[in-house]
Amino acid sequence: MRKINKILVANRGEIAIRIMRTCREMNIATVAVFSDADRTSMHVRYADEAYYVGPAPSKDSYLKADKIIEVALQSKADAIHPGYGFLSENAGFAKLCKDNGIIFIGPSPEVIEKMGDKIQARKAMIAAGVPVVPGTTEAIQSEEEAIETIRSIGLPVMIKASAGGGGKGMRLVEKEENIISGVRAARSEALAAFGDDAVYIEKYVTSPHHIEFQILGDQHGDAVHLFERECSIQRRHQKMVEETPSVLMTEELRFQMGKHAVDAAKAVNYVGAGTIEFLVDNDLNYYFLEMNTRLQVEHPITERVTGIDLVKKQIDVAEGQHLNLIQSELEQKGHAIECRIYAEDSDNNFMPSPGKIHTITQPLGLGVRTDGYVYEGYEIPIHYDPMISKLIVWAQTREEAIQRMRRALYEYKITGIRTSLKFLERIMDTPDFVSGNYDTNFIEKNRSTLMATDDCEQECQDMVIISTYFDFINRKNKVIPSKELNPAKNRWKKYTYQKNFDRL
Ligand code: MV4
Repeated sequence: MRKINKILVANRGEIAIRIMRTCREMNIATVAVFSDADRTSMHVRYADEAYYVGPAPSKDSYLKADKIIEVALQSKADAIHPGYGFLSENAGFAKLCKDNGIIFIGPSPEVIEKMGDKIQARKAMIAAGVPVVPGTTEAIQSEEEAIETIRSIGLPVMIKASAGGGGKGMRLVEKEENIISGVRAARSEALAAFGDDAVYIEKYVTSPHHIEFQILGDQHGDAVHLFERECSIQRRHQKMVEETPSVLMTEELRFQMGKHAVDAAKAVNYVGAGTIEFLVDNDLNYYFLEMNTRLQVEHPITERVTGIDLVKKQIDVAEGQHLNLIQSELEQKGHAIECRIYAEDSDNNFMPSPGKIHTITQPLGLGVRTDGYVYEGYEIPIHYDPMISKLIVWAQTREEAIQRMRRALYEYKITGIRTSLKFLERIMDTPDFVSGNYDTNFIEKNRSTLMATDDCEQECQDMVIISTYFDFINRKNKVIPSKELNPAKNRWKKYTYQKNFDRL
């Protein structure tokens, strides 16, 4: 047991603020790190202290492991929370924390490394009795071996990079004559992206659902699952909408998959919050796909239906506390949906749309949560993820949750940049979404209706832009320029802020 009194959050944007909010509730002091592009970012203002770590490109700042460790030591942080992305699934960084006496809020370097290697992960899951997609358990050694193996598995297959994940270094092969070119393409993509050309082969699952289970493990060998999240609404491996419970799920299937998710966690002595991703086919066969050893973007829907603060649990178990959760006592109450709001132009091939936020009106009211970080006058940097906010709604039933999401999307107004808000409204209006009859082909299948922008919608949008622009002009003299909001008089710029942090 080691009490955590101060946490360095090695991230930016909405997730950095999300983590610091829980820290504040736990009387834990927070340390922010920021790049040149983030001097005026909200996470810097929210934190008790903030330190500059380098130029705008991630590789020169948020990925600088040595620099971040140096700041943690200097600020006397007990622990580092990596958030998602950046250093969150970097085994070397987790090890570096450990070697410097800093608690890494996440699983051990060994587990991160093992699960990052998809061939090793498959082997570990087979050993734990968790169903995996039929395929190879070793890296493919030659093109001849690939042909032979694929003949025995049967086409179509997926050729996947062992160092990959999330869709990178992946090739679908449907015809025998495309095997060799598929292997070569997957290998060269993997080598370029990960410096490792090991590939393996899986049977292709047609029109699958992407359903993941949230798991939590502690240092005493205990692990539970917090049910599923249906994440099939994706575009180019970018999730757009997630919901829980999944419409596809039966009590029996949930019980079986949940049990396998816990088996997976226990097999690797998992500590912290993690996700077991499954592919589920239309006959409800399910297969382990990947394990994510981090807190995920979509974690709030699980928090909403279970009532559990996942970041608090991460911190508790990182200190060595018991999970204090009993599987049979956990329940999913009601229905939660998350929409991701991206700074991109959905009607123009999803082009990124960085720039200055002129006005923003966020939805509020019963059952609504927004996790974001942008404010009026803020300029979204081009260097990072285009996701600017997550809108999470809860209601007692799925139908009410969809209506509430429609209402919240209607209230959400952002001007100055293009966003995915209108596209999300159209998803909520799509019959296949409303009926729950959708899989990973949803966006492709409904492309024509999702893309259609009728004149009325355009006129309404123009109206909003015109009225909010006048409002902006009206108020802009009262708006304090952001550079004056962040002067040296801010307490963390002058000295290290110390408080009596008695843990609750
Ligand atoms: C698959 C698959 C079908 N069969 N593997 C995409 C991301 C990466 N994590 C794995 N992915 C897939 N692996 C087999 N054997 C289909 C996908 C896939 C997918 C998976 C989840 C959500 C959306 C997807 C979109 C296209 C392909």
